[in-house]
Amino acid sequence: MTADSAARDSAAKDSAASNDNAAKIARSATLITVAPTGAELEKAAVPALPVTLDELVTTAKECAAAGAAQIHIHIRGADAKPTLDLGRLKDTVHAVRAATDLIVQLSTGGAVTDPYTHRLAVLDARPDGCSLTCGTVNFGDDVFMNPWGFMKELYAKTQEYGVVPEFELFDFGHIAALHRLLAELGPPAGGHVHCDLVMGVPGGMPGDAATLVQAVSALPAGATWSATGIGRTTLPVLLAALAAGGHLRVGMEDTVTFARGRAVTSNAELVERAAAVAALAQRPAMSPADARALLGVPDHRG
Ligand code: KMH
Ligand code: ZN
Repeated sequence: MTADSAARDSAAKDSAASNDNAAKIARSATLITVAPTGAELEKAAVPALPVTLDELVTTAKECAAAGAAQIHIHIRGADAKPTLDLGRLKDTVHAVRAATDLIVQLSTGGAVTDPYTHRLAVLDARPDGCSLTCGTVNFGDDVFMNPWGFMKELYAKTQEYGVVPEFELFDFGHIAALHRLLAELGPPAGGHVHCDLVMGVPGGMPGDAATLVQAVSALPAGATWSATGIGRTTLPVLLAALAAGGHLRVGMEDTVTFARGRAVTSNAELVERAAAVAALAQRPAMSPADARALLGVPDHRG
């Protein structure tokens, strides 16, 4: 055996060992991502929504204590409206990293009105991870635009910057586009494919157990996945995801109703509920350190 082939052999064994380790972590624990704010709700209508940096950091700390390992962030401006202002994004990444050990994932979806250039520039805030939606979808009365050329450019930038993408899948066509992206551009930063099924959006796939099982069966081999159900599909999707061995995303971006007739009072209570059900399912909430190992996210905290 030459030195080169011995080195390749050893790298392949390391990679196989780390895949085995990731698979073991994924089987024995549940990655909980909290999506606390989103871009659609108005603070005036939902006072518990975290919109300032202070509110976001407080929420992040509470959710980390309740069992979240990752936070999916949309930020707001001084007027509480959605923004992709780069300075604010950088401050946010810095502040959440300083206050918690959560994986900091920035949204590149933004609001339906955000231009592609601003959505690409989100990566310049150098987060740990980012969302990457794999296709256009009707989004209530709006359209959430993710044409192929934009997806490709965004994905190439995640690879260049070493930002770990989470592939957001709102519909079955998005799964086909994900296969195409991986085939054309290769594996993501971190080397592991992790997806998030976003279910129950009016215009996307429905949020029910049968659809979830079908979607999971179409994912790339070896991929891990989370699921979130919008609005009243939150609980059916949460229960189906745990039953099918998946991970969870919860938060006020996706639902502001805790139970019939009872509004969500904080993101932390959604994380607490998810962690309690995950513990019942014998796959308790995953630590941020294990989530980093699973997703291939380096720890950038100083
Ligand atoms: N606000 C939606 C238009 C993402 O964060 O990447 C897009 C969204 C997806 O929330
Ligand atoms: Zn989002």
